[in-house]
Amino acid sequence: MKELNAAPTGNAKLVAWVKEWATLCEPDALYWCDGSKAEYDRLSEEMVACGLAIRLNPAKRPNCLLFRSDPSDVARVENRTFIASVKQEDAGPTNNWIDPVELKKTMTELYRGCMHGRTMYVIPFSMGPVGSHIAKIGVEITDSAYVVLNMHIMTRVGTKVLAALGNGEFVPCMHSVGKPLAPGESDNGIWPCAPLDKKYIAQFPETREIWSYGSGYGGNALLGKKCLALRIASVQARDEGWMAEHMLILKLTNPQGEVKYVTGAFPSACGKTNLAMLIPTLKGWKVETVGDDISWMKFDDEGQLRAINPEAGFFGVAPGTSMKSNPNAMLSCAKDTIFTNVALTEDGDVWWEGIGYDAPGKLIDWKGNEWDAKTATEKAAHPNARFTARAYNCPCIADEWEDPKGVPISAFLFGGRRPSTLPLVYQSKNWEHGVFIGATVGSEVTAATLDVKVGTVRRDPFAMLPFCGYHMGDYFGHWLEIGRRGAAQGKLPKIFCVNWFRKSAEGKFMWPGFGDNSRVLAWIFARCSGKGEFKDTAIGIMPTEAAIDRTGIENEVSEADLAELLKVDVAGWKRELEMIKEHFAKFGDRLPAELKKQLADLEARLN
Ligand code: SAT
Ligand code: MN
Repeated sequence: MKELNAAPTGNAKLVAWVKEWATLCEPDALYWCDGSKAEYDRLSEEMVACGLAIRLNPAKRPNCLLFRSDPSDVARVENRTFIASVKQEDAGPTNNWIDPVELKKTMTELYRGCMHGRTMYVIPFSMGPVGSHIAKIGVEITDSAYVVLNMHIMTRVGTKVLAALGNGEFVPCMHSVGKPLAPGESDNGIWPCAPLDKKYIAQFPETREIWSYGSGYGGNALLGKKCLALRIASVQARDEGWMAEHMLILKLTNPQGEVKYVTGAFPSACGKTNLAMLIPTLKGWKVETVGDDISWMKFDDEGQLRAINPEAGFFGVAPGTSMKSNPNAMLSCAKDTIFTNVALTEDGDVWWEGIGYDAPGKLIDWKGNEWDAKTATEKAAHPNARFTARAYNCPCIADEWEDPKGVPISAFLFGGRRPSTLPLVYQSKNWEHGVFIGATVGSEVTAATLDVKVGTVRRDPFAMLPFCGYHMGDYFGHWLEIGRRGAAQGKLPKIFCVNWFRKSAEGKFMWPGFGDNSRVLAWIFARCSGKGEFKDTAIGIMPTEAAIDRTGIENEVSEADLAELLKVDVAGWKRELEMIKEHFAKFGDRLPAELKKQLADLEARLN
């Protein structure tokens, strides 16, 4: 094994850990990443030279690369993701579990010699601003330069992280694409990965370790994101009294110049990135982004909950993103971006379904085949095609997005895609009721699968279903515990449920959404200052009709529509109660008593 540079750290544990893995994986070379621009440029060139990346036209997309993955490696693999806790019951009913000793044995054999013909990269990274007391340091070992390039954008990487680490603790993250090369063999421009039954995305919560094998895509391979910042961090947060949540972070400024920060959890396909970068239609309001996916929150000395965005970039879904749906996301990926599985235009730009204009001529699709809109039978971009863009290129990024202290949080939002029953917005009656709301969020299923029928609500508690590193019932308990701590200190964010997706009896969306969601945010803002007209109802605190500003959308949303959007649908809620009972039953005796009580209280209020 050729050592391309000397270990730039005196952290004996880290050096020994790297040596141990190098001995097992037998790479051709070992390289410690420094996080520099020169390093990013060099690896980009190497990827282009070996045919795994295409450099886009610099006149159209400066400093941008396009990668095409293997068609079998296009998304997170939830059925190959494991919480390998010592006891199975600690992983809970919502996670896959394998005994950690057994899993390590299996994976060790997969890792043996798995880096033949490749370079082992060591990536020291910080989740959160380097040196922030809320941030955490991880080190990822990988044999994928694509992962190194993405980690450069999504996290803070390199020498400055090692300086902050010193001899301290780091979360060890092991990754291989699982495709050793024979002597003289190269990838030949084909995305390396292992077959599905050899892929493992493993979290070991007790020892805070991550082992990933066989996939090079997104959250399977960029281990700082879902694996560390949610699955492992949720366990650390429980043990250390803080919160690691799958939440965006917004900065709201009202016309008087007052500022509040809110976080929000939404299941996938609810427009979370669009909400994070929303352009308000309400006059005088400003919305800025602190984060679009993950929020780490801790109480400060004054008892105020403060949040940081542990990430430094956006790993956003490209299809559907347009200058109409999300101009700020479009501008974020105008340069310095990695695109994966989008289509390529003849003039070296990118295109995807829902980009807002027709394909400009013939394309090369995400599989590398010629594609013509007139004759195409398949999509040009994969539905989970992504852009990896730098947060500092986002036009609406808040100035304080890297503040190491974090931003003070006034409210939590929860919401799913609910065509019926759930109103446009309501506020929880108290913290426990808010936890009940978070524990029951979900989206209605729109396409039937083998085990679910259309109209069923797929519950995704706190949008954490695939990301909670321990028993979901205990996680609800942790939220309740945070509430007790916050109450003792006198300060707690308010909790709201929003639903942008109500449909009329005719099946039409009743609320315009996007920038008009600022009208709902304005009421939430007011409630956080103890203002905002409201009525107390069986399901929670709701705005009066006059409290939602319809100026400019009176034609789209009539007074009657708004009344419908803000009505308590008692019959619908009674059906909802039955579904919630089924959902809660899954957590057995680990469902906190407070949540059973919330359910009973809601039932009593509806009767
Ligand atoms: O691939 S990621 O996990 O980063 C994104 C997602 O699937 O939510
Ligand atoms: Mn996410």
